[in-house]
Amino acid sequence: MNRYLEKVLNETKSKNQHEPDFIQAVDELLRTIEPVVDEHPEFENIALLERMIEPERLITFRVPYVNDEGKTVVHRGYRVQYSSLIGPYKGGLRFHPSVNQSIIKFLGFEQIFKNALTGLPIGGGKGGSDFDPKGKSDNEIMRFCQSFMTELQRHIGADVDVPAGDIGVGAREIGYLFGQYKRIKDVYEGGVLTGKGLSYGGSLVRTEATGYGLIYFMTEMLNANGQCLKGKTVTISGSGNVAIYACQKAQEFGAKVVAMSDSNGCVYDQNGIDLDLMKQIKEVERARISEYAKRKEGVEYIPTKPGEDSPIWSIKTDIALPCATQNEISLASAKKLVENGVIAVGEGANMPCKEDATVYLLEKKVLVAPAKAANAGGVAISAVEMSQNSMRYYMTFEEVDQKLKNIMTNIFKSCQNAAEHYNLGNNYVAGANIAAFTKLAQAMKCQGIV
Ligand code: NDP
Ligand code: 2IT
Repeated sequence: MNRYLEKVLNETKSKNQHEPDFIQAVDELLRTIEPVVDEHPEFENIALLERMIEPERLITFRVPYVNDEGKTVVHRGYRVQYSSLIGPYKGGLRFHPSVNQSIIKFLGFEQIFKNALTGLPIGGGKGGSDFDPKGKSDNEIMRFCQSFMTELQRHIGADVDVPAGDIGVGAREIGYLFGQYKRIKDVYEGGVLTGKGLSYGGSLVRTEATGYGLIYFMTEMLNANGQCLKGKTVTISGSGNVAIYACQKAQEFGAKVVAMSDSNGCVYDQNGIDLDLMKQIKEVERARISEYAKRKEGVEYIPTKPGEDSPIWSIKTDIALPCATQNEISLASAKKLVENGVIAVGEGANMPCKEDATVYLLEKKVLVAPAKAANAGGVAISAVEMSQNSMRYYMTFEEVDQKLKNIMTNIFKSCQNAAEHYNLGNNYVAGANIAAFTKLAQAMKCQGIV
């Protein structure tokens, strides 16, 4: 590794020893941008990498709320305002018991590069809380969101920082957050949050955008390598927002989705997932995926063993789409996928493959669609929602969907061109990092030492 890169990586490790996910995200990026850094010895003198890695600001705050039993519960809230280099801080909020500073920082760091790839004027940020929405009543969710926003409101704004959803934060939560923001600020600032409901400023296609975008990117990648999606078998981990709409578009494009999962287990449906039933169980009833196997004949339910990867990666498939969470594919799971003949992996989740799993998949000539590029459709349509709010205007479903297709095609081309330029073949993981980094480095050089 180039000496400057090695120095920065070592410093990052020693300064952030208790943040393994964050170190992993930085390590992955630094390892792939070496050819660009080699060409620019001037980066070291202006501490370009150090400034990209250190967040502009990290906020943590107390979030107390009263649960239905009348007990007061205290959670920790976070917002990392990572980079405002090319636009207002932009990125989702995650409510999940595993949320900590390491996870928020890894997500915020990745978001800077993802947002740069969209070609739209958005910086990078991320936030959330260790609150677990599972099993909570609507009223508890509302009180928690109101308490969270009571603090967050002083840090955000349509031209400052624009949060959206992520794990555990969907349309219901964004509605409660927006209501509380408006009440405190006494202003109708539509563009302060994205992923809003369609009745009060949301954009058509935002709900579907991440999943659809993943399939648009996958289609481009397969076509560029003499393959297509039609007739392929697909497995999709997760059964939340990203997974459901990836399934919908994959089915529309003629693929057969045979398995989906949640954190407790997976369902294997060799006749193809019945998406209406899945949506009923997951979006309407907010129930466990095991219900799917109870309600449909011939479906196998395989529980996840504690401490192990989901059993979904042992199912034979042509294409695997991890759409649940970080590090869900270990080296062992990557080996099982390869043994079973996988040709492509598309990352709907953020950092779903462990580093050694990605290296192994690439070595075995599996096509990997990296998260920063492949799941950028969500935040891209968030940016399109922001522009509609600024214009006080709504675009049609077809207009937004066409924009999403164009954006995903352009992102794929950027990854492909960067990989080709540095003789990296079809290593789109490196291509995505290089394309995003090159753009950000140029902007950073122009703006002086800030
Ligand atoms: P949802 O909350 O809608 O769904 C999350 C799904 O992943 C659920 O099925 C959940 O299962 C599963 N899951 C979550 N955490 C874990 C875990 N620790 N172990 C196993 N399974 C888990 O979230 P999204 O669909 O919005 O997000 C999924 C992924 O996509 C995340 O990595 C997110 O960062 C990423 N992403 C999301 C975007 C968006 O627009 N929403 C945009 C780009 C990326 P269970 O119900 O059992 O917890
Ligand atoms: O990881 C992501 O890109 C998101 N959760 C979406 C962020 C956004 O601002 O729409």
